[in-house]
Amino acid sequence: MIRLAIQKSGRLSEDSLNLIRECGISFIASSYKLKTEATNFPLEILYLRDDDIPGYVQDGVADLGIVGQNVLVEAGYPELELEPLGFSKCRLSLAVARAAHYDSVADLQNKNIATSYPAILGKYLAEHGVQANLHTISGSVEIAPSIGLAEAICDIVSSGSTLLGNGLREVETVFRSEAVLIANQHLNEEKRELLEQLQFRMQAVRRARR
Ligand code: PRT
Ligand code: ZN
Repeated sequence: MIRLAIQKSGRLSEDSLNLIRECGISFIASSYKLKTEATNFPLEILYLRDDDIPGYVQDGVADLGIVGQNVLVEAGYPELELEPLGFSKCRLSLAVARAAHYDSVADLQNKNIATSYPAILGKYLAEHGVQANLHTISGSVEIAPSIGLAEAICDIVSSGSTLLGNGLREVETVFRSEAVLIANQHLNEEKRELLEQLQFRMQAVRRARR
């Protein structure tokens, strides 16, 4: 039996469940249960908050996981990634007030930046030789400039309409992300065999979708 952690409810959930189903694996999903066993493959599915998935896979509580690269890299476990899955594509971007002066990332020197991704952003700024004050907040990052908390933000963007609606302008792409399959690095022989079968099916599903 191999254990796969997926997001319980959110932007990754539906596509994660669909991918497992398209791999020919049957199970009864229920919104109030925390785990399910597949009926025709030795797989147990755990439903977790996405932020908890990298740590649980690193610790071996789950063998496999499906999570956004943004969350995986921010958690500090990029080495767990096996392969991209082609959904939940988005980018982590810097944005400033629409009317603010901005030529380059150097303009953020000594500025206050609100983000939920201090590790990824900190690395990006360091690579660009910029020192800024990062304010880590866990949600509603987009309102930070309008309430005077920060001059800039760094948050996930897909269509861009949330930025627009909050009077913000996207100025830099810091990181590109999509959902990825991750695995614990110390799986036993039996689990490695099951993982191989799963990956084989996932790759076939992706080829068929193209
Ligand atoms: O409860 P839990 O902790 O599990 O979920 P969550 O609320 O932390 O995550 P969730 O479900 O919002 O997102 C899960 C993953 O989906 C993220 O980690 C990304 O990898 C991916 N993803 C893809 C996105 C988006 N697109 C996205 N648009 N995550 C968040 N957003 C947010 C963005 O922050 C903005 O506030 O959606 C808003 C709207 O985006 P626009 O640009 O389309 O307006
Ligand atoms: Zn989350």
